[in-house]
Amino acid sequence: MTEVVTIQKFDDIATICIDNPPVNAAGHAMRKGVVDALDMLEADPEVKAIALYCAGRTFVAGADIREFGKPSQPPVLPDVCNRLEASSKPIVAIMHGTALGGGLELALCCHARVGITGSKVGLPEVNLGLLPGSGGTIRLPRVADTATTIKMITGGAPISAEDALKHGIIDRLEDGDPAQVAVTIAKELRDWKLKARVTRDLPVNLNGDKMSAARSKFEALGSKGAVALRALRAIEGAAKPIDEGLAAERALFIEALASDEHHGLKHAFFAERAVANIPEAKETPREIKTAGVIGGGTMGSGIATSMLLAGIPVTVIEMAEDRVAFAVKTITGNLQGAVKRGKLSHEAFDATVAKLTVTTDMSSLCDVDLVIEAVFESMEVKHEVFAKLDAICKTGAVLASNTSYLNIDEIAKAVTRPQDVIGLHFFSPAHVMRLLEVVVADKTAPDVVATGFALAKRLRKVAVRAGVCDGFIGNRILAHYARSTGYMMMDGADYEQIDNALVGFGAAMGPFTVGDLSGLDIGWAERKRRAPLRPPEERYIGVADKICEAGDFGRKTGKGYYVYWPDGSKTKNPDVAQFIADEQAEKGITPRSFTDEEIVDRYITAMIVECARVVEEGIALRPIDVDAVFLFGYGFPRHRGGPLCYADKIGAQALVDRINSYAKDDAYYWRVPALLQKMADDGTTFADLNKER
Ligand code: 3H9
Repeated sequence: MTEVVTIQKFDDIATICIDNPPVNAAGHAMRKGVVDALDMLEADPEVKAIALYCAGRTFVAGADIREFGKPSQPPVLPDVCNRLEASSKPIVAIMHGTALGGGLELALCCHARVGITGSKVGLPEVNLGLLPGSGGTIRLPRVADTATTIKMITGGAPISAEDALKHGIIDRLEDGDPAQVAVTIAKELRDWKLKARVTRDLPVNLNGDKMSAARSKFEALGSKGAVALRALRAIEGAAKPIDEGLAAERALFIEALASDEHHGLKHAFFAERAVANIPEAKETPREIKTAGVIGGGTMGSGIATSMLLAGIPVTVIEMAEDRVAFAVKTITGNLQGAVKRGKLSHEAFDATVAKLTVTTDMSSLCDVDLVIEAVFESMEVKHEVFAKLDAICKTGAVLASNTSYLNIDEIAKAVTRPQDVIGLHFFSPAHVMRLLEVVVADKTAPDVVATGFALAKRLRKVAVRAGVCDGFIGNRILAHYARSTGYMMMDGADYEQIDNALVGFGAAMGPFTVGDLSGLDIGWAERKRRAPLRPPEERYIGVADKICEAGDFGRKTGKGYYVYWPDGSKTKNPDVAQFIADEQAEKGITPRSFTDEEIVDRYITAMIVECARVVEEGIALRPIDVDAVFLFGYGFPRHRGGPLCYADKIGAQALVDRINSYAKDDAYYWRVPALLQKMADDGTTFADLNKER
């Protein structure tokens, strides 16, 4: 046995306990420990029945993802599963927390399964670009119906123990401590009060209609359906003799392990968690029992909704009574939407609304623990608000700004307590988007940073630590690469082609569609603000300004780059072609055509360039933090892992070569960042930097 697996005997029954924190992943020590434990218990003539359970917060969370890509050390998980199933003594799995992936596969090889109330079971491998590789696709359809099998394996979402019971995946629900339940249930297994079954011996009856409907659905999705389709092919193997089916599943699993999708999705999985590793991680966060939000516009209302959904009472400050009514309407509408999406129960709705106060009286913020300001983006206005907060708020209250790009050090000058000031940059819609940039100013106290991260956790958001600069991590990078789309459009690429090419790359929407959706007036105001700062060498494209000058701000006015029709369709705005033609004529540009590939390459390279600068300057702690920003705030395709994970795939030298070749058109825009040049010179990667920092 190993230090992570222990056995205990209680007369003629025994328990095997896995204790491999934090999530009991099936790493090598655990796998070996389980096999050793089984060998010992099988050899013990006294033992009649065995219960397998876990210590800590959860049952086995699956294979140890960190071991993927490294040489596998036997016994491999499929062999451990087969070994359990072949045990001459009946074994029951006691599952608490979450039994996921290889964890559920282990349980499916036990001869009975018990779920502790509140637990969940699932096969989430597709979320990592994989498929269950220890018999899950072959054994699940032997206990559950085809629809449930397809849904769990190709969808990846876990189901509750109650549902698992309904679908035959578990045999029993129990309350209590897993260690104690293990002893009682092992006795029941010994006495045949709980029936033991060998999953591989159960008949399988795949429903052909459901399988072919799923196949057609995933085939129609093209490359976006590839991971699910591979998982479905493995399920088809369940109809074969079991060892053939298991071998076919294994082959598909190994194929998936080598796929780009797995590489990107695994990186995204770790990115979500790695960002919590900050210098202030050990600080004790300040307690946030109540919060205030200044400004009840779309952003402020979204932030308030997010807090309310996390159970935090919120006071929203608005300027006038009609604005108060608007904020109340927006926030209750958001909460109703949350009910519809299953994020808030019908029963909890009224109690949640009751936690909302909207008022014009700013002094009502005197007792709140945190205030987030979400007012107009002007330093003057921010100074006014923060000076008032300084006079009103209690000592120790965190004073946050939701500014998208303004200097937090500068904002903090308006108060006598700059240590309490921080940037908490939410992304719209704030109650839906998962990213929260925690912007740390020079004087921000470490426990205030920790408070930002603790708040994000409560709001179920992914917090990323950012330094102060214009636009922080995300908007700064966006401001840079967004220009590449304007340049390509002016040089002859059709903007609808640009949108489509980037959707083909995996973006949820193309950049021009996004601009229309978020409102072209926002970028317009931003360009006007930056105009005095714009270097003369910087190429400027005036098309978006012309659209705005015509009074068209995108979707909200029904017209932007596209015209939005009442039936929900959209077509290109014919005015835009004229604006482009006029500007080309004025600047003497002869339009040329672009391939989709060139569009994607230029766009992504521009993005990577600014990402590298943000890392180089220490605005982001590590490359993986930049990846997290783009995965959780900007819809970067998850299966590509984020811009800097993708950059490693291209390689630093290839990127430098690309930039140098693009520089022939525009030597000011296309400059090689020092960090990237260094990486090209010494052959290192962003992944290496992630390990170093
Ligand atoms: C699989 O099973 C393949 C098989 O079919 C076939 C094999 C042959 N491995 O999320 P948390 C780490 S594929 C290694 O914050 P929570 C995580 O990185 C696997 N490490 O906790 C973090 O580390 P750190 C299928 C793992 O309570 C720490 O544990 N299974 C693994 O919020 C805490 O994680 C899955 O995809 C792992 N499997 O949520 C399940 N899982 O502290 C993936 C977690 O250093 N896991 N870590 O940053 C989860 O969904 C959640 O972790 C879970 C707990 C719900 C279990």
